[in-house]
Amino acid sequence: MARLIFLGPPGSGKGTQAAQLAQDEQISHISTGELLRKAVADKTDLGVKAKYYMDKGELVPDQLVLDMVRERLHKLDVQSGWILDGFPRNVAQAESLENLLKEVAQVSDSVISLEVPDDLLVDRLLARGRKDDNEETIRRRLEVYREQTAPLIDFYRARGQLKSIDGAQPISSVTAVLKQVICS
Ligand code: B4P
Repeated sequence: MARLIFLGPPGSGKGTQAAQLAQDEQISHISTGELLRKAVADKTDLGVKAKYYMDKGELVPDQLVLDMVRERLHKLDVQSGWILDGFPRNVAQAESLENLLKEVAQVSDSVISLEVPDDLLVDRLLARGRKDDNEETIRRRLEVYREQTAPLIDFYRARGQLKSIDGAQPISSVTAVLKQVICS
């Protein structure tokens, strides 16, 4: 059973790799981005609030995201393992996650950091063309990543949990390396 956290800038392949690995390993894929996009599409209270931040490339406020993750981690299907994709995204969220995992009596095994140069990230996101994949929003999302999310690399390295992977290779090559790394 695996319990993994995927870290990486927008476009690094977190969602892509997490979906593949979760399917292959039959564990739950918990993507905060996807959960938020569903809330936006369903026009729930959370979705209406989240949309404002997502459209600008900003992080959705911590408490909203944390409540959503707490609800998800209390569901039964996560008992066989999970990948947290896109959460935590700042140090406050990482600290909250530590408390939440105590609450559900679970621990994370590893934190996978996907590393990709900026110019490749921008090309990939522009090619995908999601609503928040326009040049101005992408630039802001990358800034937010550097300012708020990248410090988590040191946070998890200091805890001995960090495993870095070169995410600039073709999708199937990254998946193959990822599988070797989580088994090692
Ligand atoms: P996310 O949904 O997490 O979006 P993302 O960071 O852009 O990455 P994603 O995982 O979707 O894409 P991937 O790199 O796999 O977040 C969206 C927004 O939600 C955030 O901006 C924020 O507002 C909000 N949010 C989410 N979580 C939050 C949190 N915890 N706290 C606060 N706010 C939060 O793929 C990108 C593209 O690259 C794809 O088209 C893919 O096919 C391609 N690609 C991937 N790997 C490739 C490879 N190896 N080679 C070539 N192309 C590749």
